[in-house]
Amino acid sequence: MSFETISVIGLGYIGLPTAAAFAARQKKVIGVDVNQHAVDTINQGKIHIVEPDLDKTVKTDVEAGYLKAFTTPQRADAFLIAVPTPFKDDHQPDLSYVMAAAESIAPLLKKGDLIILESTSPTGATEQMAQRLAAMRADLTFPQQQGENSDIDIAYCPERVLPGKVMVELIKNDRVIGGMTMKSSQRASELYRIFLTGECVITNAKTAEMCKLTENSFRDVNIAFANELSFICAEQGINVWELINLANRHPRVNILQPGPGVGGHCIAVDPWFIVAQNPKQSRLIQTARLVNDSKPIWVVDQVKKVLADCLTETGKRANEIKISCFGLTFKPDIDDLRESPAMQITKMIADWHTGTTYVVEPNINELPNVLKGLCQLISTEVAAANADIILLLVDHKQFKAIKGEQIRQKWVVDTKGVWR
Ligand code: SAJ
Repeated sequence: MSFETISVIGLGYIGLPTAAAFAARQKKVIGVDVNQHAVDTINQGKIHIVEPDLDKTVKTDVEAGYLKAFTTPQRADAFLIAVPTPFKDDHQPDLSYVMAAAESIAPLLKKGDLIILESTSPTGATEQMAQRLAAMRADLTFPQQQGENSDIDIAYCPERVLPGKVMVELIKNDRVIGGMTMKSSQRASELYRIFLTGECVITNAKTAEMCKLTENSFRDVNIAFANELSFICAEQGINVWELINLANRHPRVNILQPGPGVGGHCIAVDPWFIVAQNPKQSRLIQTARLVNDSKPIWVVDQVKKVLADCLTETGKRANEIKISCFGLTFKPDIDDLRESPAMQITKMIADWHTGTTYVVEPNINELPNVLKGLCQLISTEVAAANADIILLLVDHKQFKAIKGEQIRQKWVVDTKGVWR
């Protein structure tokens, strides 16, 4: 059966671009989100998140009548669940949004429907969701009960798009399709082929769940290695950026870059899902998380050392010293401040420093509430001219355009090696 109507539950950073991609292929798409503001914004042909090129696609889709948003689920032939899966205080995955989404569509299901879970999930989550659905709909059969002959097909297909490049990667990246049965995998592949130019690679649900966690954990471990090298090199008086460049000339070495820490809502979260389920076996993954999470405090210590030198050399008092923090976002050239180590560091400095703390962030117009009253948001030029100490936290293109020689300050902490 082909998919006349596709429903996407959760219209955030993944759900909305996915809904828009189906609608752009002239499929009738029903977007569902509990956030009334998001639903109203989308129905006006606008977007409530920042992602290059998404606004144009959503506008065209809504104007053409292919995309419509609702706060409650509607009937469809395929349901994609793309809601958040955060962790709780003890780093245990929180599946409550996934389960609530499943419960909300359960009454609407009919024979032949396909359900795909896209949210990053611990292994077994798809099976758990299927059990919940089966408990609510005894009149239908599910893959765990009837295998290939089930009324409902269910698959886990993780998203793997990079924020900032979502509209390109959504179409081009290969897709891992973990069906609970082969029929579920084949039908899920058929669904994604509506817009996908990359390949659909079929596996089972548990392997697909683990694959997503593995990809982000691999990146976290590699960044932790780079961050650990930055600690070692600081002790040894070696330039870590030069060192990594040199090592990466080896044909089988590819070290990522150190930075102020690991931010965003994926790489700093997903490895904990593996740790939660396999605490004894995941020593490296756990340590990598701790190494990356320790980086912001190390950066603040570096600033404290530099400030001490500055005071000794200039004879000034600490409250006369101006510190400029360059960058607040969690990575370059975006406006996303979620789980940003740069924000964490800036807040720690502003709380402790008795002098002025400036912030330069070309991608925002207003300071976030946590920094209001603590810092001043100023331009790159004013910060570069007036600061005593410069702290580079994000390698935005505007900062990379400044040549190292143009920095007149003697006291610079450069967490991204931009002005090395
Ligand atoms: N970072 C470094 N050094 C590096 C690379 C990144 O410190 O060499 C830092 C960044 O500054 C940032 C954090 O890591 O704070 C994460 O940034 P990122 O660009 O590595 O990743 P995200 O979180 O934007 O997106 C990741 C991607 N995963 C992988 O590349 C394996 C993306 O493909 C996933 O879809 C996304 O997580 C997700 O949603 O899971």
